[in-house]
Amino acid sequence: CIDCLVSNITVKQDFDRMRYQGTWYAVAKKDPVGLFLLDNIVTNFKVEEDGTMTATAIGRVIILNNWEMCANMFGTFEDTEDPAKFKMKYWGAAAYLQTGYDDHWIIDTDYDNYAIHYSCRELDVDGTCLDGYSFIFSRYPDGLRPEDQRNVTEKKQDICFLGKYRRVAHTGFCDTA
Ligand code: AZE
Repeated sequence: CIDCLVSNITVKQDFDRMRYQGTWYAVAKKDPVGLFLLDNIVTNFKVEEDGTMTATAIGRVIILNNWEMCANMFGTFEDTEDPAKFKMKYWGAAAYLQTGYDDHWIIDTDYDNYAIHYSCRELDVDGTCLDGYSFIFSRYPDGLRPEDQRNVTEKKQDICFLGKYRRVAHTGFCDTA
């Protein structure tokens, strides 16, 4: 995507939600405006018996100016005409966590190693993304395989977020449920 128009961003062809199931570790993220998951972000995707995709996510957050905790989050995904583009309804296990309704696009994945997620929350008047977030997921907590890094960098550029990512640490902070 040369012009950074959200409408020109391409997503994974023939996305297969069955193969996307299971655990994904966030290894990098581009933050949106406002409160967000900080680190130790692990998510688990599942396809329910009726075919609906759902997910759980956990991650460290700081809320109410200085309360550090692990946020237990849930998401359900509404299908759209594109199999790799969903609307995600999400909420926290506790009421003081965040609720929302975000786009959830799978830009690319090989299902076994890496995935690139994208969400634009607010379009600018020119059709570019004014406020969005993105996760780079890996099946392994220690990061991406070297052979996937070039492709992931290319995709970060395609969604116009190159240079805006931060590494996501996995320190074990949220490992005890
Ligand atoms: C995501 C993976 C799929 C399930 C969910 C995700 C997003 C979760 C948040 C959570 C924010 C929580 C905050 C709490 C104070 C995309 C990681 C639910 C955006 C800010």
